[in-house]
Amino acid sequence: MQQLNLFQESTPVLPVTYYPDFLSQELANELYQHCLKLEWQQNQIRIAGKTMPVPRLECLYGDKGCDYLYSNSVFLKPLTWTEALSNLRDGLRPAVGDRITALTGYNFRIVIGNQYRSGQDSIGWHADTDSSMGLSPAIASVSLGSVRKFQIKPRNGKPTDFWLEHGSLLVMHPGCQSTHLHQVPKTNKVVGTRINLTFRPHTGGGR
Ligand SMILES: O=C(O)CCC(=O)C(=O)O
Repeated sequence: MQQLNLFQESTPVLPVTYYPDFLSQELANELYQHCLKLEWQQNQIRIAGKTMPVPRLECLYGDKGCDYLYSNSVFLKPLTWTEALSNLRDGLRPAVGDRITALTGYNFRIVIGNQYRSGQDSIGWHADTDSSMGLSPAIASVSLGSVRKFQIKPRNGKPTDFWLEHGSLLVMHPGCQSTHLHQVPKTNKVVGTRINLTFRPHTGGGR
């Protein structure tokens, strides 16, 4: 499998690994159709005393009790794993290729879905530092549908752009959330729907 590894223990260029062809096109298409039917919500976020709609749709699937709070205002309760999402995580169908746990060696207990309906949907510069994921989380991010620009930069540094392709996997390694910020900016170009699935650890809930 093609792999762009910018993560070196001694001198990390960027603490990420990108697999452009993680899923075959057939599997990626199948998974995209499945994900369109997930239970998407339009949540509200509170920023600087103002409540506004999150500029994308969201959903959370995961282990029982793994509630997720981000930006101190958006609270998500996990729905039960669908078979397709747990297969993607666990490698229950090894005949169709690598799966996230086997490939990365990291364990994940929740998956947050983001649906970008158009170029006006986005996620601004941030790091995923929510305490429920533990101190130094690895995050594995699968992209489906339209290609969007993903940017990552050292805090106070210059961004690097990735064009996250249909069926690709981007792994942000432990430490990345402490040293780097990332975003998917808005675009005025006409783009179709994009779905992103971020697999994350979680310190709470039952097993
Ligand atoms: O959509 C993406 O590729 C990134 C999503 C993201 O940054 C997040 O869920 O924290």
